[in-house]
This record gives sequence, C-alpha cells and structure tokens, in this order.
Amino acid sequence: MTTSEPAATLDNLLAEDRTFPPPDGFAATANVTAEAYRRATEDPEAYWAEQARRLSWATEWTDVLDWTDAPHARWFVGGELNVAYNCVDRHVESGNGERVAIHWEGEPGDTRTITYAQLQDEVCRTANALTSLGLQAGDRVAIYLPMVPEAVFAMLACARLGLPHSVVFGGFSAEALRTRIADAQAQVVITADGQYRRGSAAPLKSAVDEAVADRDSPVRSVVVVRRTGIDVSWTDKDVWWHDLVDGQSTEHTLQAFPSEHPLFILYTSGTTGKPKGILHTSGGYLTQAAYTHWAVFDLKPETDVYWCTADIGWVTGHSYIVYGPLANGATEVIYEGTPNTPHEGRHWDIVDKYGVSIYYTAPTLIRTFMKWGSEIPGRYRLDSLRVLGSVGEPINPEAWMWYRQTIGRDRCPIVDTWWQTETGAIMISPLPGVTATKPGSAMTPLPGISAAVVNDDGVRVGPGGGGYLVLDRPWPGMLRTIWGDDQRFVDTYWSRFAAQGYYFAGDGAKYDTDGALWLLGRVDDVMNVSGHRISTTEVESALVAHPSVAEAAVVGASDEMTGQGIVAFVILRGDAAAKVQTDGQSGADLVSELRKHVGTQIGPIARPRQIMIVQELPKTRSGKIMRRLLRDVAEHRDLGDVTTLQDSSVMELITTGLASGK
Ligand code: 6R9
Repeated sequence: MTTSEPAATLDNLLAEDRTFPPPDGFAATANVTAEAYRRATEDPEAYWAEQARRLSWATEWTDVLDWTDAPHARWFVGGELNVAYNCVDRHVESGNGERVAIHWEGEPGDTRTITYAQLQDEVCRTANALTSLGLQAGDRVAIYLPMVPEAVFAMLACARLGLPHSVVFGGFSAEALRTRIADAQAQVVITADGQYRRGSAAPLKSAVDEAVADRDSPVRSVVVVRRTGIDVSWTDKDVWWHDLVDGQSTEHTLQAFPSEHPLFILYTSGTTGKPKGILHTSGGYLTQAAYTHWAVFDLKPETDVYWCTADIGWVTGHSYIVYGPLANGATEVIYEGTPNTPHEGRHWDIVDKYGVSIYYTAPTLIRTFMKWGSEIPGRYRLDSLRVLGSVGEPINPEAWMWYRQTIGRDRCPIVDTWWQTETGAIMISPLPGVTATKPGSAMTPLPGISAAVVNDDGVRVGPGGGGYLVLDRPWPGMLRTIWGDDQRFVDTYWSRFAAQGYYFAGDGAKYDTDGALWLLGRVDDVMNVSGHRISTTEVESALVAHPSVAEAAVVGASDEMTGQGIVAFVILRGDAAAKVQTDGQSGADLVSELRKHVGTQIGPIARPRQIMIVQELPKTRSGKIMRRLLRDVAEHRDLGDVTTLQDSSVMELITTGLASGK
C-alpha cells in the first residue's frame, strides 16, 4: 500500500467540464427525485426501512440496524423473509405470473422464454431436488455453470432452502474451483457437461472431476446440466440435472429465514494470496440490491426490458442479473455467449430483437466495441434504449462519450456505478432523472449511502481534494465477514482507518471543485513519479483520447531515477494498427507522438517512459486489466501466477513483442 496521500495531479480528468443533465421529460417520470437525498440524509435508518418495505417479510424487524458489535452489522434485526419468495412467488401471487422474467438467448441462437410462473415451477423442482440430496439449511452448494437458465434456478433454489451458494465463474480452472470448494466445504456442485465459447463447445465437467477427485473432498454429489452434448466421463457422485430435477414436484413449501441468514459466499478474484470468501446475508443485501436496481436504472417493471451483460460468476451477475431485477419483477435478457459470436454486432442485434431499454455493461467492453468500430452499432436501430450503465472500473471520458453518442444516440443518461463485491450493491452513481452527469465521474453516493475521501491520516478532504475513498456509515448490503477468516475481514477493511471507524475501500478518489467524485482505481494503481502522484487512469484516459489508440493500460515500474516510471501498453485502432504493421518506422513515430500527446494532455511528468504497442492486454475473466502482470513485464520479472487470466497466451505475445524490441 502507498504511504502518502495521492496529490492533486488530476488536472486532466478534473478539467472535464461537459455536463449532461437528464434528458427532457425523463425527470418528470423518474422513480427517484432530488428530494430522496434530503430524506435519506435526515434519517438514513428510516430511509432504509422504507426501502426494506419493497420486500415481503414473513416477520417484521424490530431494529433497522444493530451496529453495537461494529464492524459486524446486523440489519433488519428480528425480521424474517425468504429471498426466493421475494424474487419469484410473490410476483405470481400478485397476478404477474405471465410476465416474462427471462428472455434467454443461447450463443448458438437457441432461445428460451421463462415467465415468472414458469420460474416458480423450475425453482420449486430444483429445491425439491436439492432436498433429495440430503442438503439442509446452512449447507453450502458450489455452482459452476455457464450462463444458462439453470444457473438462475440453482441460485434461487439455494436461496429458497437457506443453502448459501458459492458461484464459481465457469472460466476458472479446476484448481481455483477446488480451493473454493474446500474453503466453503461445499457438499454439492452444480455444473454442466460443457459450455459454448466463441462458437464451439468447451468442456466444463472435466474440471469438476479434477476438483473433486481428492479423497478428502467435501463434495458428495455433482449435478450435471446437459448443455452442449459433448462427451463426459462419469463417476458415482454424478447425476444428470434432467434425471434429478425434471421429475420433481412443482410444489414446495416455503420457510422464512432470519434477515441475517447467509445468502451467498463469493470469492473475489484476488490476484495474489488466498481468495477471500465475501459473505452476504439475506434481508439487508436484498433490500439494497432491489432498491438500487429500481433507483439507478429507473426500472419500470411493466415496460422495461433490462439487460446486464455480466456473468453470474461475478457480483454484478448476483446483484443485477439475479437478485435485484427479479426482486423487482423485471423482464430481463440473459445472453450466454461472447459479444462477437457469430459477429461483432451480436449485442446490438439482441437489443433490437428484445427491445432492450436498459443496458448495463463494463468499460472494457465499451472500449472493445470502440475498437471494432462505430459502423457496427450504426447498423442497428437501438431506439428502445433509454438508460445505459457502466461498472467495474473507471470509465475513460472518451469511452463514456462514445457510449453516449454511438450507443445512446445522445438520448440516454449514463449511470457510472461504483461498488464492489464487498459492498453487495451500487453505492456511488448518478440517478438518471436527477443528476447532471460528467463523462468519467460516478458523481455522488446514492440516497442512503455515505462516503468520504480522506487523506493518509483519515482526515476528510473537501472539494478539489484527493485521497482514499472510505464509507463512513454502515449500509444494508455490506459484507458481513470473510468466510472462515473474520480477522482478515477486520484487518483488510477496518484497520486502515480504525480510529475513525471507516470502511477502507482500497480505491483512490478525488472531488472536483463541484464536489463530484472521481474514482481513480485501486490505490496500488496510483503511481509515484519523482514524488508526483499520477493515477494510472489519468494517463490511460489521455492515451485513449488519442485517435490512434483503442485501449491502454498503464503501470508504474520501479525506476532508479524517479522512483517509478510510467510504462504504457496500448492497443491501436484498426487504421493505425494496419499502418504500423506494414511500416516499421510509423510504429516508432507513433510512440513518440503518443508520449508527446500525454505530455501535452497532463504535463511532462506524466509522459510515459516507455510505450509498448500490443495486440491484447491481460485481463481477468471479469474484464479487469491485470496490472500486476504488466508491472512484472515492465520490470523484467518472471511472471507469477497467470491462471486467473482470461487468455493466458496474451502474456506470451506481450513478452515476445518486448524481447524483439517492438
Ligand atoms: C462491481 C465490481 C470492485 C473494484 C472497485 C473499483 C473498481 C468498480 C467502478 C470501479 C471506478 C466504477 N470499480 N466499479 N472503479 N468506477 N464505476 O466491479 O466489483 O469485482 O469487487 O471490483 O472495481 O476499483 O474497488 P469487484
């Protein structure tokens, strides 16, 4: 961790003075108005109690919040509810059983339409099936599935039975699955024979075979969805989903669980060390997931078609594909595959086909779409869209503007949503009917949420100041602990500013002079060059603003003279890339032009020491650039563990390029 506070070197980002107020007419019908901020500030607990009433409780709570054992919170103490009932049954009971819950689109083009009534049947069957395996409330279930409807059925069936699930991303290795199963002591794994990736069927169950092979594996049963029809080997732990589930009754009697009953464990992708099992519980989590999904996306369940492009293996998939939207009775699209299969317009094709009105994705994908070219979305109508969301990393102003103009056709508000696996749900975001947005800023904490920026000593900074983002009041969706390691929970999040009692988010942040919040990436992504603090985001944004650059990743590499030197890895846009490939000299010319460009945009201090033109960047499966690996390359170290990379051959390409002096 860095030891001094990020200084004010963000003139580039903070010079951003374009603002985009909500479109005409949007505010008039928006779910939330400015008045919510006032009410929530006056009495946050009353405000959250109001939000909790979006849910159906079997027993009313007695206390909104018990913070006496801080940092261990209990929300809606004494309350009891069933999370799956809230996401499914109650919509059927209120007469919306025929509403489509899920428009599912398989990668090869097969589809399924699932109404709330059908979802109820599927969840009940699955719950009966899991009970038949001998599982009891509190037992853990691992879910290792592609983006198929069974993933949603399985999560909701677990919730219905009070079985905390641990969803492991289907792109993770057998070893990653094994350690997560062992940490949570999961007794059952739900998986599929294989999964579609870029048009072909890849094995999945074979990884489970490997992960549960040990004699001391806690896993008793493996339930296998047949998705691709590829051959699988079979053991006596295995049972086909269709054999186990299809014959079950669609009747299942509900049980309510205490508000603090564990709902799920989700391991964060932690690039080093043992992954952290983030524990979320029921009442508070569902309250915040439902509230934020309604408020931030201005959801109108009767008319909107919502699509979040995340994978259910990530927290975004948990909160904004499964729990938030379904608790709100939304109609949503779930797409199984990659965005360029069978062509680079697949997402826009899906938007037009289903009339998607709310689209929520990640900056890395937006930059990829930019790289593919504006003419691709230009071929589609996209006139159903009305709100666009972004999550996962800071969004460069350039990508934000492209998103607004090319996808939103200058009509749709953009909500840049800051949150974490640990926060459970969105914390900092514009409200589409209230906030005048600035390209690249997540703007302000939501009504009910309180955040601050502090310096090294935990002292709050004001407008124009920068430092560390902290959360200074408990929130309903907050993580309750790290599974099996409460001390690590306290150490990681609550010890940095223990004196003040603040939650340390690990992100750098800055207020501009209007008081809008700019998230600057993880604090270990803040570079120190000759005593000047420069955010990797700031340099990346400058690079991406150059017409030849599609995507950029910047790291601070140790430097004898300056402490750290800035090393940039850039992917060029189509034309520039073609030119560089046919003409060696233009590569060198472009590199010096880019160095100059960053120098003019931010100042000479930010001029990268080295710029490398690469074909790809190493990314985790959730789309985050793995700067640790790039730092290793920049500092000529051997590469450590690359198993969490989406494509591990990327590193080979980059290091070979470096060795050949490209
Ligand atoms: C939801 C999710 C959390 C980290 C977080 C921050 C970065 C997420 C962001 C953002 C800037 C945003 N992050 N959203 N940074 N602006 N809108 O991504 O959870 O995978 O746990 O990552 O992602 O650095 O600390 P998770």
